Amino acid sequence: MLRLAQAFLAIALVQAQSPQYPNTTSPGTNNTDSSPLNNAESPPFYPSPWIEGTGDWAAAYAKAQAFVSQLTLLEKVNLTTGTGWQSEACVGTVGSIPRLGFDSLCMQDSPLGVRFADYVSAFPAGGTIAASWDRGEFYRRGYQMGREHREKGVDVQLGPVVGPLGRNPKGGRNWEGFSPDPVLSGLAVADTVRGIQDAGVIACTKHYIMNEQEHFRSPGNFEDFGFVDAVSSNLDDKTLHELYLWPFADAVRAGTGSIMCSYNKVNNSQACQNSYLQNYILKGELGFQGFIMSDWDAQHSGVASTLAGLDMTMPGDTDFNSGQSFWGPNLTLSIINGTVPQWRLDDAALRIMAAYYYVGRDEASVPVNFNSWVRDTYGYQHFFGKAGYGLINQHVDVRADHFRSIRRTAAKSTVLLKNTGVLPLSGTEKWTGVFGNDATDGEYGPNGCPDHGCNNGTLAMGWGSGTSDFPYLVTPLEAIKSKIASNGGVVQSVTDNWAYAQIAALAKQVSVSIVFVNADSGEGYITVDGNAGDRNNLTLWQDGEALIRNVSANCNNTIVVIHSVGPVLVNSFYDSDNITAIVWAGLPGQESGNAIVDILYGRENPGGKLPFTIGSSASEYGPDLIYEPINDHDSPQDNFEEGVFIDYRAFDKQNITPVYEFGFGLSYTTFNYSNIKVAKVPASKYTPTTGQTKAAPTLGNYSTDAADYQWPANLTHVNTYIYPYLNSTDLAKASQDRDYGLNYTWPEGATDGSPQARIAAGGAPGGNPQLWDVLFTVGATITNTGSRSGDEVVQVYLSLGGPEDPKVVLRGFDRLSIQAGKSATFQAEITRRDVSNWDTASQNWVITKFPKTVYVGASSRKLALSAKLDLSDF
Ligand SMILES: *[C@@H]1O[C@H](CO)[C@@H](O)[C@H](O)[C@H]1NC(C)=O
Ligand SMILES: *[C@@H]1O[C@H](CO)[C@@H](O)[C@H](O)[C@H]1NC(C)=O
Ligand SMILES: *[C@@H]1O[C@H](CO)[C@@H](O)[C@H](O)[C@H]1NC(C)=O
Ligand SMILES: *[C@@H]1O[C@H](CO)[C@@H](O)[C@H](O)[C@H]1NC(C)=O
Ligand SMILES: *[C@@H]1O[C@H](CO)[C@@H](O)[C@H](O)[C@H]1NC(C)=O
Ligand SMILES: *[C@@H]1O[C@H](CO)[C@@H](O)[C@H](O)[C@H]1NC(C)=O
Ligand SMILES: *[C@@H]1O[C@H](CO)[C@@H](O)[C@H](O)[C@H]1NC(C)=O
Ligand SMILES: *[C@@H]1O[C@H](CO)[C@@H](O)[C@H](O)[C@H]1NC(C)=O
Ligand SMILES: *[C@@H]1O[C@H](CO)[C@@H](O)[C@H](O)[C@H]1NC(C)=O
Ligand SMILES: CC(=O)N[C@H]1CO[C@H](CO)[C@@H](O)[C@@H]1O
Repeated sequence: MLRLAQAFLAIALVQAQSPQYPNTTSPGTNNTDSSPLNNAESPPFYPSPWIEGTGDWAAAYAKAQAFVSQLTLLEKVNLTTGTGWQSEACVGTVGSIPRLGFDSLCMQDSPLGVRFADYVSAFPAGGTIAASWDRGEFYRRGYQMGREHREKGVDVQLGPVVGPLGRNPKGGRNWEGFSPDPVLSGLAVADTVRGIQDAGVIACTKHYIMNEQEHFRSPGNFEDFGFVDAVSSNLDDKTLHELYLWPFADAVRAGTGSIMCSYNKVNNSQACQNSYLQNYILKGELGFQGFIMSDWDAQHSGVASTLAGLDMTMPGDTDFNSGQSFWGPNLTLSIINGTVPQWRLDDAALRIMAAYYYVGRDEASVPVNFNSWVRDTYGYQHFFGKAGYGLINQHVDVRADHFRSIRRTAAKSTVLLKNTGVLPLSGTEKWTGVFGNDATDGEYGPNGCPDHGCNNGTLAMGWGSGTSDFPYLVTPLEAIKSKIASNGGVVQSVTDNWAYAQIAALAKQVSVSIVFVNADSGEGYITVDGNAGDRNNLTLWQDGEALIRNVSANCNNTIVVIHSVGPVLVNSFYDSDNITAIVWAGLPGQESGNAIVDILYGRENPGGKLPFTIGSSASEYGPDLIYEPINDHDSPQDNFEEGVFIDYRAFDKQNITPVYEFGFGLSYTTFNYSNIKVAKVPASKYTPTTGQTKAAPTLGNYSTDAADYQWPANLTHVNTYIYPYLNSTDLAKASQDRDYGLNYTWPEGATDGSPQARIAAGGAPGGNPQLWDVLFTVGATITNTGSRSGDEVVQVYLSLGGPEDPKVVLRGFDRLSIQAGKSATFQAEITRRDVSNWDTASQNWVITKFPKTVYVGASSRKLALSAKLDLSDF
């Protein structure tokens, strides 16, 4: 901890003026000392902007002010500080306000359902639903997840995810998020946030930011390496804005009530005490009105994180179950000893309560009726402290009929990569062979490994905290069996991938073979088959390639179905004549088998498209993850030298032809594109936001007498539980911090509550509202030229034209359902943000002088239609 405090001080000594961020994108090599980003520093920015009720937050802000005005200092501290790991029913809980009958807020994973609970649904993962490219599905899934959380008593759902974005496909948690493309991720996160919050639950968009790998994400001991400080993702200002921040801006604009700061460092400053990213970028430029919550134990300082904009610490203790907190008593102390101004604590409380009212929690609240740590009906309310024995699990079934849309969405998210004409199957095949342990149940059942930390049986979600328990898992084998048996066919399977003789014997006889293979990944605290969260490679697991080879050597009609967390290498089999079809089914959730049967047998016509690129080697994707510390115990320097060139942008730049490009997917019908129409929409000139904020409000007063904050005599203290009280009137003693009162110089301006200059690129949640001015509409005619009705995901790309710009960037899409022989009109809007680049000098978005072209097409490389954009008046 001392090391971190010193690191913070070193940064704090830099004068806080206009922020200077690394603005180089000069191409480096790999993560070497010679990189211009190596040891990059994050500039300070203070004070932390206070909530103003901008955008549509005015009513929620007013209610929050009324509520917080009634609170005592201790009550405000309670609202911001978690009560400790496993102290209450949820994965995170803050203190309550009994005087006002206000229950503790409950934070619960995950981005794909309610974690650690029974009678809940297991939805398709984020990275899978992204492949539907269907905004209606994004919203519906968000809403249904929100409903389930709400009915279990959850206040904050810890999702959706847009960090990691997916810089490198091996990143362990990429599948929790949507896509390495910022626009697809941005639209998906916005619709998901709206869905969750319309259900009356606060969404927590995470992890802010640059949490692109699991190895070394937090300081601590790592495998054989001993202590290694947290990895530092080093990047420049332009890459931040044009790539990684983009979907967070969309989440803020959609009103996300909460954002979780991440474990890693960014430019060598811990994310949860990074004043530049939290104060300047998120609360300043993006005008975020909700609250920043720490990832679990991602807070590494008290006062420093408070001044740098953190609003809630989770789960509240310095280390799990330490019974100590950087906040709690320390936050109380830092206010009464004058180190932290009252307005900063008031602002944190206001932001939390504004989010609460913004989503209507005051009208949607249900008491928590489950307990994360055990499934028994009776047990300890305070699991770790072994206190409060009673009814803890009411086993409330919150699933409604969500299984229907889970099945449909999983089918809509399935991508057909190859089809020589064998699909759809008729279901009357004489003899069907099913192969692979990915086709069937794992021996421990679908929830048999803690947090799904194993790869046994069919893969329908990754591992780690981003999971929920399956109520059931329909396997591909049972769904296929039921389909074929009901048609009077023959179906047999070999689900031992290494039973070579049996595989060959069956494959030789069948009319069609369906081979199921997979690749898994997850969160770094669990290692599966040697993969510490991040994947070690992009190849199939469980000897999947050998399995495919062994089947296809004996069967000229072999269909491959891939369940994977992201791209996998298909080089060894995709172009074999005996492989007649390839289907990517992602991580489909509980209805996996039914959804794949719907696709294979043509009940649904596939319309999903790849939300990432499938290349032919891991190196094509750009810099590798860092798997070993570089200099002893120091922060590994992860230099994002490739800038904005990840996924398809990297392939385009290096002129590498991928096996299956971003946006690619086949259908059982065909589509034709014609008749592009671009219309200019009148818009006013872009004006930078100017002026000043009001002064920071303070709500109520507090006494500086330590006697007023002592433990109440009648309170039963649960072991290791975090409370806001002091256990001594001697402040240094109460803090238990050996550095208490050391004469630190806190950053200049950090406590200044006077009116502050507004940020030019800011002005409303998401950024300057004029960034969303529509400058063009783009239309095209899409005709279904085949004989089946089907869906086509029509994509809009732009070439921004400059020497540093990617060849094309996605800017919009729509999924159209079109009857056979009929045409539909595609319509998209191009906003000012869409045609702009981030300008580091003016710290704003600008439309460059370079000629810009709009494309409408079926994938990132099938750009059938194009037109020049006339930007002369903007
Ligand atoms: C990365 O660095 C190594 C060692 O300096 C060098 O051999 C290699 O070519 C570099 N890779 C790239 C992509 O520049
Ligand atoms: C703070 O929260 C704890 C836990 O819910 C509660 O016991 C305590 O009474 C609260 N303190 C105040 C001052 O409201
Ligand atoms: C206060 O914070 C320090 C670290 O800054 C920690 O060592 C100490 O245990 C905390 N005090 C309490 C009472 O939790
Ligand atoms: C890649 O990782 C998987 C999972 O650990 C493993 O099964 C496979 O053998 C590895 N592939 C290679 C080529 O090492
Ligand atoms: C394709 O399958 C046939 C059996 O139908 C087999 O004879 C042939 O060797 C296979 N070809 C390949 C390339 O595996
Ligand atoms: C597989 O081989 C059989 C026998 O030669 C042939 O009748 C059939 O059409 C082939 N199937 C495919 C999909 O090529
Ligand atoms: C504890 O004492 C305080 C102050 O006397 C009182 O307001 C509160 O109701 C008491 N709480 C309990 C649980 O008895
Ligand atoms: C005030 O309290 C905080 C939290 O315990 C502590 O870190 C800081 O050193 C204290 N400052 C002074 C001036 O006593
Ligand atoms: C970054 O841009 C700013 C503003 O244009 C300039 O003052 C600064 O020198 C640049 N820094 C680097 C490292 O190029
Ligand atoms: C058959 C199979 O793959 N079993 C695996 C189930 O998961 C455990 C834990 O990862 C592995 O040890 C088994 O090999």
